[in-house]
Amino acid sequence: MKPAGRAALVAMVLGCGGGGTEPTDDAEFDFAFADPAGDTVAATTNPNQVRATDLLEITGRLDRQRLVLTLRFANPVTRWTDGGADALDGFVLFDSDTSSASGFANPAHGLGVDFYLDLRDDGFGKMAVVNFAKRRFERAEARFEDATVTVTIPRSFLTTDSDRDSWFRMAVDIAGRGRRPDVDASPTAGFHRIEPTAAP
Ligand SMILES: [Ca+2]
Ligand SMILES: [Ca+2]
Repeated sequence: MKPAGRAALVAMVLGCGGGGTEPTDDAEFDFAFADPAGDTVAATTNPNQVRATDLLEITGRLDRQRLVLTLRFANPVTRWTDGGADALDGFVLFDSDTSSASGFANPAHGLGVDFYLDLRDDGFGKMAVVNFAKRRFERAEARFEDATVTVTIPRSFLTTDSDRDSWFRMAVDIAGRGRRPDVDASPTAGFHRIEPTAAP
């Protein structure tokens, strides 16, 4: 569970009439989650049944300004807008308030998804971060480099009106072009925890 002090801190900020979307703490930390190699499943409905690139690792860093997320694959990845059959497609799901009761339910990962990153690039170095509750999106910078994709998401894109702390639940679903079926999920079941490593 989260520290009890968190609710008080959020209440204090809201009580000040903030109304903005800045995070409420200065936590800075790195995180890393490995994914098994060779665990992609057959992409039977994709063109030519091309398997999606195999996700190997999710690493990142959270600080007050941004969440930097790097997905590392077994092979070089190509952009969705490049049009290849093996182009990167899929989603990164964020449960910002760590509550399955808010956002849209994702039973496979046990998440109530408040925001998601669409891994389809826009052809101009950006990917959309969608705010499910408010039905709107912002564009985050996405850099493709050999077998990695690094996305820089401002923290303000991932905060809700009631939750602006450094605790997130996250899951990644990689698909081949065409999105279905998902062919590599991390974790395979459940979710990753992005949270401060040091005790408060
Ligand atoms: Ca994998
Ligand atoms: Ca939620």
